[in-house]
Amino acid sequence: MSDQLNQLGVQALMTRGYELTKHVMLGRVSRQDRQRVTVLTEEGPIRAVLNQKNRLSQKNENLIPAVGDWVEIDRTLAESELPSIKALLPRYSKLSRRAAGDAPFEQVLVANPDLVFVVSGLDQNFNPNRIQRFLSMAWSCGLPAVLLLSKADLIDQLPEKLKLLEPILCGTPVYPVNMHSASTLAAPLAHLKSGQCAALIGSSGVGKSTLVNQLLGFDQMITREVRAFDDKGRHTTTHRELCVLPGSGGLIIDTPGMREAQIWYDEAQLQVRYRNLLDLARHCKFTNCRHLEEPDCSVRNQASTDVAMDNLWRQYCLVTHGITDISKLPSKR
Ligand SMILES: Nc1nc2c(ncn2[C@@H]2O[C@H](COP(=O)(O)OP(=O)(O)O)[C@@H](O)[C@H]2O)c(=O)[nH]1
Ligand SMILES: [Mg+2]
Ligand SMILES: [Zn+2]
Repeated sequence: MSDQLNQLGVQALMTRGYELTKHVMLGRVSRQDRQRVTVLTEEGPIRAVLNQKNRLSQKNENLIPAVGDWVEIDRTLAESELPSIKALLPRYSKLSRRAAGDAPFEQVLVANPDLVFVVSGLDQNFNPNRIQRFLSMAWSCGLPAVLLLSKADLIDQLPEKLKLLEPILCGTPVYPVNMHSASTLAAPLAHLKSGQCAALIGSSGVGKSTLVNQLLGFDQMITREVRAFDDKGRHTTTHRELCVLPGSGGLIIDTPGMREAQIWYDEAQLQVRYRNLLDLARHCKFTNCRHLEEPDCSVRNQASTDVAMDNLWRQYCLVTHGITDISKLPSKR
């Protein structure tokens, strides 16, 4: 297997039974604009067009290649003289949001992420409720989150701000950083293992693209100065893009700023991430136990002595019961 495919994280596909063959060109989507995608392959980046099936299914987001997807490329040239996507491989994870339409539907933002970096500024952007919503967006898709608090170099009330976050983190690692300083980024980046992929989410202007450029060592993404009283509707980053970090640094996906986290609830992915909790839940007194105030709740009993379970329990309650205010959860037993 080639170094390039390894760097793109092909191991995750192979542990799920995918077999590489010589005749198939495999790649990972780094960018998608309308009918075209950029795919990173062993032979470098390739522009490809969607096939007929993808095009016909414009309404079904699950059939359109998203950034992070693994695809097989058909090298016989199409009319447009670009190779086309032959197959979209099954996703092993996804970060989605709830998109508003006639009926709410799933919009896949990033395919096959292993981790979500929630980015929030410590400057005037700082808002614990919004941070909690972004964290919930990751958890409800069954994904672990790491919180980066940018612009630590610009503020001086750090301990007070960290204290405000304590009740909402539910075990999430948190790092005050300066996106312009590599030394402050080493610790959070250690969460991203070689071949793994992290999605960046957060409001506009918090430093997501600056982070990507800093890690790449050159300016791949456009960044923009934020004027204090004029940050309405300006998104410097307008597309999602997967970037391969140098060395064995993993993959990172930049996304346009989101005004608000729209939460998509992914039952199947929750079953995987919260399996330990759900196993315990089978021993609760009531079969329909919500693990809130019910007596003889195995989940809460375990959580009272086990910090990891306590954190999982808080995350799980927030996303499954739609509790938006974490202080509404029953207190520790
Ligand atoms: N001082 C300082 N400025 C930052 C930091 N992170 C981002 N910036 C600046 O904030 C502005 C917006 O950053 P950008 O990466 O475009 O934000 P994005 O919208 O989240 O991608 C740019 O002018 C960056 O230089 C930081 O940690 N410290
Ligand atoms: Mg940006
Ligand atoms: Zn229970």
